[in-house]
Amino acid sequence: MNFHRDRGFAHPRPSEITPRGAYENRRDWLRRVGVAAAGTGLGAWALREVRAASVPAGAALAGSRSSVSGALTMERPTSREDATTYNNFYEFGTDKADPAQRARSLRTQPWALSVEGEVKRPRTFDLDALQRLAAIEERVYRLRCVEGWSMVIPWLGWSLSHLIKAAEPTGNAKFVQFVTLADAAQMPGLRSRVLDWPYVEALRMDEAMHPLAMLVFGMYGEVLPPQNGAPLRLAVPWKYGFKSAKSIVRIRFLAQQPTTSWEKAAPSEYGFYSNVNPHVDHPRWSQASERRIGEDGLFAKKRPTLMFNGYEAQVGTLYAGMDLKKFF
Ligand SMILES: Nc1nc2c(c(=O)[nH]1)N[C@H]1C(S)=C(S)[C@@H](COP(=O)(O)O)O[C@H]1N2
Ligand SMILES: [Mo]
Repeated sequence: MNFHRDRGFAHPRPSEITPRGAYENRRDWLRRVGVAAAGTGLGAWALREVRAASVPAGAALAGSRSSVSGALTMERPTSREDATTYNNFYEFGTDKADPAQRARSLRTQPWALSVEGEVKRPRTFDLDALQRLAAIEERVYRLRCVEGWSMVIPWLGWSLSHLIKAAEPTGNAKFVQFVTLADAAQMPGLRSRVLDWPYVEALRMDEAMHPLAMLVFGMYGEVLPPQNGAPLRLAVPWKYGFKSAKSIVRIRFLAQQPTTSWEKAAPSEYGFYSNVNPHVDHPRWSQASERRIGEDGLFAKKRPTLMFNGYEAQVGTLYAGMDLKKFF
């Protein structure tokens, strides 16, 4: 494990245990979601949460314990207020304040997730069936946006690998694609041609299987707010935020590397990999440092951006031998 103690306040200190207290605890969440769950199909989730809470973070992931628990950050989470009012969700507009305003009416029930392509078990999940696949865990991850700001968010969900294993990919499956809902009736941002809708993202199979890659259903002890990608989104903490697609309706297993929405929009600016890397600048700005949301006072210092967003010990081997400037 890597404790960058010598570099002062600007560095995270990964720890085996994620402290809570800076935000509401599990019991608050259980009381509210657990009670509200009656009749909405969320009961199973609440039950599993109790089980997950009684084992150390990461223990639910047989064989991958060290790669998850060693990565959880002890940095203080960004305030829930900031994390739910400063958002990128272009389907609802390009202003940071747009999603919180305009995503309110997003219908997340019922929701269907189609799992398809190069799999032996193509299937459509409703939310309840999907959440039953594994025990919900809380994990505090850093989130680094390609624009140069960052947050620390306590997510609720489980490793994407659980879903991948359930789908039983064929030997041809080399990439996993994530497709966001594109419903013009609910998403006013679709009128803009800023991106080619639907929003599509993708990971290489080994990246998607990495235990840190998380399928998320909640944050701050509650179900995901619409503006943060309800009812399910990705959290891929070692990559720039845009890789973590929101409000996913389709997961496709592919033999060939697909083009993502951001690659299509600006191929010289946004690569397929988009791993957080302080040594590979965006063509229009440096990626060496970042502004932590909530620390933007007059005397706030920028923080140095960390290789793979601080998760190098866990994910570095995925890219062994690759030229990270070429495969940016
Ligand atoms: N469908 C969709 N997913 C998306 C985006 C988007 O515009 N549409 N924006 C991405 C970007 S750029 C970031 S930084 C994160 C922001 O997640 P947050 O609002 O929960 O912090 O979501 C990502 N996922
Ligand atoms: Mo972003």
